[in-house]
Amino acid sequence: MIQKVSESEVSRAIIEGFTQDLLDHTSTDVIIVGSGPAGLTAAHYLAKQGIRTLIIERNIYAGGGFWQGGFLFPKTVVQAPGNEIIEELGIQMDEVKPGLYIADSFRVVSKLLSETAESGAKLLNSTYVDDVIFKDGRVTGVVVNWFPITQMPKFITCMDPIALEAKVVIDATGHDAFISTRAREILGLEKIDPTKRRHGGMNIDEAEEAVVAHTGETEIPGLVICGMAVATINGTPRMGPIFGGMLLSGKKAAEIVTNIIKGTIIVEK
Ligand code: 48H
Repeated sequence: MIQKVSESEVSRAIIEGFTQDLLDHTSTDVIIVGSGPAGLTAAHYLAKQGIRTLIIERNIYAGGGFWQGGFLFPKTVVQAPGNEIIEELGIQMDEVKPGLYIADSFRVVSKLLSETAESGAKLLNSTYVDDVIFKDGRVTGVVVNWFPITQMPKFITCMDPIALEAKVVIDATGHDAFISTRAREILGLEKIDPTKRRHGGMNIDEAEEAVVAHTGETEIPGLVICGMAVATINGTPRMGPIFGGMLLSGKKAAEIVTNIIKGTIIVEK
């Protein structure tokens, strides 16, 4: 016999559950914009230490470009030592050749998502970051709105956003590098035409080293960058459908953010 419930009880459970999560994160430790491989890895390592972590994703689902390997084929390929991050999740990868590994993308992504959720990170999906909060020379949060409104006719989109504060914001927006681009624009560091600011051509080895090397705090205090956004901002090569650099970049971002948070005394709001 299936438990009987009323329609309004179901509605109430959803509304209360979601509202409580949102209230808990209006002022949080870390906001990660983008839930691709880099953002998710960062979220996983941060949340499992008890650091309050909110992931914001404009898509209805999390995972970004991690669901497909390349050419729409769902195979995840990583090179050492990126495989260690996946194997830490309990997934044994197949060895293609020494140091190069493969697994089904849906296995890898679903496990990373599940472990990240178990760590305590929260996901705000179908939500896009439209701007940053910029105060006293640092990024102190993000301005968000429902993503679906961007698809509506202009005359009904005059809906003001809301803002969420964080000690650190991570730009994990992939190729767009949206948060860093916007923050640099506010600072007047350069006039950016987003269509022109691109990564270089493909060179896997150079691209992967460069992404990890340049992952970290940006010139804008409070803003850390990881993943493909690093290549976009620095104009370094692209790596194509290999993900070791994305995972290692996300892990490095988490280590840097941990140091910032543990070394910073913030007055709780
Ligand atoms: C909310 C946003 C916003 C916004 C973007 O693209 P991703 O998978 O990013 P990474 O860096 O974790 O991984 C990059 C990888 O997937 C890739 O593209 C590679 C390796 N390319 C190599 C090559 O040569 O092309 O995920 C970014 C996520 C996406 O889910 C976006 O929807 C989301 O960020 N996002 N979410 N507000 N303003 N902008």
